[in-house]
Amino acid sequence: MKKLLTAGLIAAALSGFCGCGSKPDTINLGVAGPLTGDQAKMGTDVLNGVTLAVEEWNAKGGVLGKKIVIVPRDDMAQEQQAQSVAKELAGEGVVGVVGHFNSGCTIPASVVYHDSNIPMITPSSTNPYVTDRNFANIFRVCGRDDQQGKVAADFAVGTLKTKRVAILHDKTQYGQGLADEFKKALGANAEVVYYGGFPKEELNFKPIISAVKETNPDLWFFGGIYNQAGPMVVQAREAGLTAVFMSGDGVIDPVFLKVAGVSAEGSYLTFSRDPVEVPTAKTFLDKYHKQYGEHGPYSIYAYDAANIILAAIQAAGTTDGAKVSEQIRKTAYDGSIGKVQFDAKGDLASSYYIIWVVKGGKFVAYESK
Ligand code: ABU
Repeated sequence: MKKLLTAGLIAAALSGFCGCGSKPDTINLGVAGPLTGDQAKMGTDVLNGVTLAVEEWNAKGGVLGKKIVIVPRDDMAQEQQAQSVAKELAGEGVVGVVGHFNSGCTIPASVVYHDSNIPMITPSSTNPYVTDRNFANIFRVCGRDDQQGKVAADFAVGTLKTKRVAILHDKTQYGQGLADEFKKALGANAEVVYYGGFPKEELNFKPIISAVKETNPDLWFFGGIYNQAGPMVVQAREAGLTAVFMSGDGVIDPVFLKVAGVSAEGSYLTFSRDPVEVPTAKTFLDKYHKQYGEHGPYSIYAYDAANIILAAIQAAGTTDGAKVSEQIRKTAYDGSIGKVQFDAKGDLASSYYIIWVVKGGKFVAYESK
């Protein structure tokens, strides 16, 4: 039933039902991400997380005595669409935005939010450039690709003793950016025997896998998202590419496991710690599972991001974007995923990545023996 409600909320949003400019007794909170298309699962995970947070605030009377209305927008994981929906959200008078999901969407959309003085917190966009511009109103509650690229490279070289690496990417700011950070962190410690990209819509990887196989790597790294990683790993194993597969946070989703099946076994991924292991996450997870089923990798980050914006509005006593952003920056927020505090750029003051491995059809935190 609740899943149907979510689908209804998305449908309503896409038909323009939600968000017709805020009324005197309500405030609008924007949520932006891919709600349709190949990455709709991630966008829905984010929307569900924000919905839980807003329901809790509204049950307690809202914020500054006003009911919070979610204004969801579908950026379709497309850069131009992201800019369009950012302008729409600004036009709706949103007091903050949780989103976008993709770095390639967050980067152009955040220019609009910056110009409109709207606080934005992305739950998931890891490209360094999101915060390297030092926009006062732009934050993230996830790590950065220069951090996870280094963790991946250190593991590939230090633990797996990798010598020959093939690097593939989806030509997006996230995928290519992460691939490049991984390559940079490898330095002279491994030979990059293949480097190449393809469009993020591509699903036939046979030609590129054939080229990769010829270079005889002992590890191949993919910078991109689960919707391509699943079929890619299947096609690679079918083609006899036996090298270890490694990727980043964009692939750590149950859909990857489902599509790749046994071909995913032994894959290594970088992501933060499992919320299931975090005591403060339990209340959120219980509620989420009851309402929506299994949580996505970024659901809890979206929940915390919404709470941080709303708590900052409450503490600042205003919805003025500059004052709310200032409040967010000085906040030490006890989030469900842990303490959240931002540095001068809008990055987490402390974040870390760990290695995950696919074992028995599940993502398992890697433990050295
Ligand atoms: N960080 C994983 C996927 C989202 C993005 O940064 O594009």
